[in-house]
Amino acid sequence: MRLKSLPAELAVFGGAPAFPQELPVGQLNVPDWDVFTDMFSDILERGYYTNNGPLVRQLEFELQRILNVRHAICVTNCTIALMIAARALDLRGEVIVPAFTFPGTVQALAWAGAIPVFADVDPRTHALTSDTVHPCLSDRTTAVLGVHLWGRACDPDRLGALCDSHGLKLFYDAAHAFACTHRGRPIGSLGAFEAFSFHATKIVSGAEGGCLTTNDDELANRARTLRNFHSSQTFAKVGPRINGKMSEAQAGMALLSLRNLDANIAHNRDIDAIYRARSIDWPGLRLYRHAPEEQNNYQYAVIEVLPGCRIDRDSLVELLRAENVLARRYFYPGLHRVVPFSEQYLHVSLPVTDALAKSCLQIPLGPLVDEDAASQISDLIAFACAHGDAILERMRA
Ligand code: T4K
Repeated sequence: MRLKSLPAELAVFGGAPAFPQELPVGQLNVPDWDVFTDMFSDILERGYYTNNGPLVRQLEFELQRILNVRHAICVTNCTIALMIAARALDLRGEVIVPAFTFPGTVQALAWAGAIPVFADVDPRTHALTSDTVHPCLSDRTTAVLGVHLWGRACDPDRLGALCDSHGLKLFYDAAHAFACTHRGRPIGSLGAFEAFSFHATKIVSGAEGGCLTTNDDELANRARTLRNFHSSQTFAKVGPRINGKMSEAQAGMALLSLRNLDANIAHNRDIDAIYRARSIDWPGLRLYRHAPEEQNNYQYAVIEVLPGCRIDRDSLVELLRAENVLARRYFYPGLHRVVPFSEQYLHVSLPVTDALAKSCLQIPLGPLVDEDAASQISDLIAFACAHGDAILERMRA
């Protein structure tokens, strides 16, 4: 791409897009065609497609090893994993949760019959902390559901201590945190349960898929029982069950994805390093910083548009998308502003959540973004920052 030198050359004003092909956010890793067809011919030959099949069992075994946890229970997706976790924990009353998260986190709680209570998040980590949770405690609180946002552990030591001292259950949405660490140990056993996502946009992909992890044998038995609508291998005394089974096709994809995990993370790390180095040319923008002492999967590149930046967040997203860089407002709006939760939260103030929801965007990172593309995206962002005033004037006109 020739560097754009005038605002008029931007695609948003009719210029040619910088990229001929769309670059979505999300990982979207695919296995090699040959190994994929081998895996799928085996499934077809066996003629066993779902319900705790051999690939699901193999995947659970692999996940237990990688995450260093006693039980990995594969399910259809992370949202169902969270619903099952809430039921297995027998949650009633209020559960404290962030509003700065993907809707699935909170929808799952509501489906399981718990009442979500939104706590604000920390402006540096974007996640719950014991300090933001504490003011939301009431005599109806029974649990806290933290989110390891952007792969960073959600204050587990202090949040764990707070929950212990108030007799609360603590579990985590770990959809972003596969192969990430806390104090050098894999995230996966920090709460009573942790729920991972193997959606196509995640670092481990089953196209769709998810799993629950726990070190508690009784909870694992309950979760396995809840996963299946009728008694099969496990028989815990639980309430209404669900069909949350993972198919062999999903498990096969996820197993192939695990084979490429290290290479995919290494690629992400290289692209993240390019964005990080080039972000000195982005005045008014801040690239989210992962915990330097921990491992991350670099699944997301998240930018905050700071006050005083010459371009606002929504205009930057619009400008990039016109260039086929499918940047995304993420997460927008905070869930306290979304039906059905907004009805109770009309007058509740979550100032950090609101500020992040207005200022954050994600830019593409994954196999479709090579080093050259990362440099070009960086140039576009630098150009938008430098010429923000002229761009906004022209956009308004
Ligand atoms: N907790 C957290 C913190 C999460 O971020 C998520 C999900 C969950 C829980 C729930 O996990 P799951 O129940 O899904 O396992 C997508 C994904 O569905 C979702 O997994 C993910 N996080 C979320 C961040 O992204 P959508 O529905 O808003 O995305 P979608 O399908 O519009 O795709 C995003 C972009 O990727 C688009 O530009 C299109 C592109 N794309 C997508 C798919 C699926 C492709 O190019 N190919 C594809 O196959 O939620």
